Amino acid sequence: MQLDPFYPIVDSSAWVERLVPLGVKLLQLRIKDVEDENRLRQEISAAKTACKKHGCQLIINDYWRLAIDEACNFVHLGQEDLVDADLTAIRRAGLRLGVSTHDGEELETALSADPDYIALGPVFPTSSKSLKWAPQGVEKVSGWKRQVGNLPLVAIGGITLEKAREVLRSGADSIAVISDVTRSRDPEQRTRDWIEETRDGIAV
Ligand code: TZP
Ligand code: MG
Repeated sequence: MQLDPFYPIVDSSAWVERLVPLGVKLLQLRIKDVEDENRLRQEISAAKTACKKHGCQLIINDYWRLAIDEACNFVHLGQEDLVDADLTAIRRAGLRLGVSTHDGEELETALSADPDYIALGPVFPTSSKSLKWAPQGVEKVSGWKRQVGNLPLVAIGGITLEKAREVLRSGADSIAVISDVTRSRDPEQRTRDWIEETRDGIAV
């Protein structure tokens, strides 16, 4: 499986609707502050509709049960989610799976879930998520890629457009981005710039 090199992460369907018409081909819906299940369903459903319309692969973070119910086809889980997630049910429903990792032990756990991609972070300092791990640096991206071989590797954490080329050259297949897009002064333009910069697959 091949992942688009630009992988924005947003926290609402409103963001999805803003960004996918610009040509984003891979996007994660990562909602962390909503508990109401109906709201979550609506958000997932609206994101799915927008992504389908624009040919964008949608990945749902955390809510794998809702993702199955809403007939989505890709989920992203952290290590802590893997403990309770029913991987058999996820696979039976035909969903693909991405898994976060932060260190070697977590990589082992992630690989045992037979994921469709591995995410490694934080590559650089980030203020979008508080993490106990120090920034890993681009060297770690190269090392991780050697270990995962053909499995797609997603780099995440503090990655700006200016650093994208270096991160892809270090072995990442795709770059997941929150703040460089959503906290940009002009998110639409920043998105267009990312698409342009990563269009030719500068991974190698
Ligand atoms: N996981 C590891 S770093 C991170 C997540 C969700 C946050 C990435 O956000 P940003 O703003 O691109 O650094
Ligand atoms: Mg999670």
